[in-house]
Amino acid sequence: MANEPRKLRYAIIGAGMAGILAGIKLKERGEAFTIYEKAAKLGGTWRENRYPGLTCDVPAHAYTYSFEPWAEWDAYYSTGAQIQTYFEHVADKYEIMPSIRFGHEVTAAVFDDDTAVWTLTFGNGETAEADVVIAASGVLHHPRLPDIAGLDTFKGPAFHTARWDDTAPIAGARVGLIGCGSTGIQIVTALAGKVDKLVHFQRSPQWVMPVPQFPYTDDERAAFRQDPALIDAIRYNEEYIGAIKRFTDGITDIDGPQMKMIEDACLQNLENSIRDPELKEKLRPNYRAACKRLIYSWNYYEQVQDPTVYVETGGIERIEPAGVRMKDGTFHELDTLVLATGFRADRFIRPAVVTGAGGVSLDDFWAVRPRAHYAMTMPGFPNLFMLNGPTGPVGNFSLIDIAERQWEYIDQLLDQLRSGAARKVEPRAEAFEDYETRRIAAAKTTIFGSGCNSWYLDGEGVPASWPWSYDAFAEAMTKPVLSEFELAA
Ligand code: NA7
Repeated sequence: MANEPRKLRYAIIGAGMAGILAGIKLKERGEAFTIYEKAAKLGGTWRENRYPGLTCDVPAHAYTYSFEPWAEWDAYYSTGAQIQTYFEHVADKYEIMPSIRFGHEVTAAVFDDDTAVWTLTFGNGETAEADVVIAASGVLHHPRLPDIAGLDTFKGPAFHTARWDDTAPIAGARVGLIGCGSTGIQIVTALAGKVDKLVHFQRSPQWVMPVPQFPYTDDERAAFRQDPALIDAIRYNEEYIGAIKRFTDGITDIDGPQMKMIEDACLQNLENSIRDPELKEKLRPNYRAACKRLIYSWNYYEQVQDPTVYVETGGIERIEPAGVRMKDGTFHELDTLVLATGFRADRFIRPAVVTGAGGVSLDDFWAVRPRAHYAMTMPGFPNLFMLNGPTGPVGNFSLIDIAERQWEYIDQLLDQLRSGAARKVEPRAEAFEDYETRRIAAAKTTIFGSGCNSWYLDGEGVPASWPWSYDAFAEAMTKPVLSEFELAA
């Protein structure tokens, strides 16, 4: 009944960074929650990706929860393996582990309009009820395999980077690598010099921003432990924060001075680093900087010049049992084929079948594109909240920071349910459509919409992102505008 404070039951989907965050925040409030995780381990992205060279392109001390800085990072940019260790440490420290049900993949979620209860069904046949569902199911977790003829005929190991095959021949072997996103580039940095030959199949060259990388010493880690202000000085370093703001200003003002600075820095990096003029031209990007995710790397240009690396820019004709045949007839004989071809970025909580009020289906609601009010809530899907849902800020900054800010916003909507002011909360359809219309119009003018192909684009070619500045996002997250919501008794 409305007006009576209620104790809610929360179901969190996914035990990655965002799901652990939601668990910690709910636990702090003494709330009853369960985290359902499809796998046998927490960590999300950092559990699934184990490829050589995996690092996060956000500095380590900025890629932690704001309330849980960590002194133990090995280097300024950390490895994926160490980030996984961080999340395991946090889940232990905040005693989240007992609340995680591993091996529980949500296959369906159905909302009952009369009772305002969500029923979740899991792959193992079990079901569970919840008053509130927090979808923290991640963004890039459905590997996209390339549509290349003959892929299944390759006789050696061929696998996607998020399904790394530890048994595949790599050291001293002939390795083919398809894809030049952040993943492919990082793999080049790790395999150069360790293989007999690495053929990097490059469809589009990359813009590469030079960044510093350095290890932290034992003394530095000891100092971080003693004085967390030293960590804050890195995390909130003016230069770093300023760079994020300049980056988002550049995204939205594509002919402005910030984007020019980014382009100039990357081009100078190319000029100064690549010695062979032919290779330099192969690596020269032919679209706007930051249109695809900008590569931050301290060693790609060095490693790609290793004699074991060959950058193949011709078109792939087909894959044959012994290797890759190019359109000009050239054949690359290979032992192992690595597919760094990215992810289906339009899936989110799917393939779970989600049914909202009155039988509305999420697939129908997302028929044109995945969309949500300020990337978190959807009309017709009461009491369902997404962390890092569709059209949120993407770019080279921390998704942890984004999730924390989104949580502040969501938590205030949850207060409406907890207090009994409402039994159901969802955005008003008109408020959402107005927001989405403005978002799409602005998104088309961002750098992501400047003419390249990337996972930032939705099926209609519109950037699926927050199209305004980082400051505007931070401001919007401080408080939901309650008049934009249906608060039903
Ligand atoms: P991305 O950034 O989606 O990159 C995928 C790469 O694969 C990209 O270079 C594509 O070329 C290439 N690709 C895809 N299909 C093909 C085919 N058929 N032939 C040749 N090349 C192909 O994925 P990542 O895993 O690198 O990174 C994803 C995000 O994870 C990253 O942005 C960070 O946020 C972390 P294209 O550019 O389309 O020409």
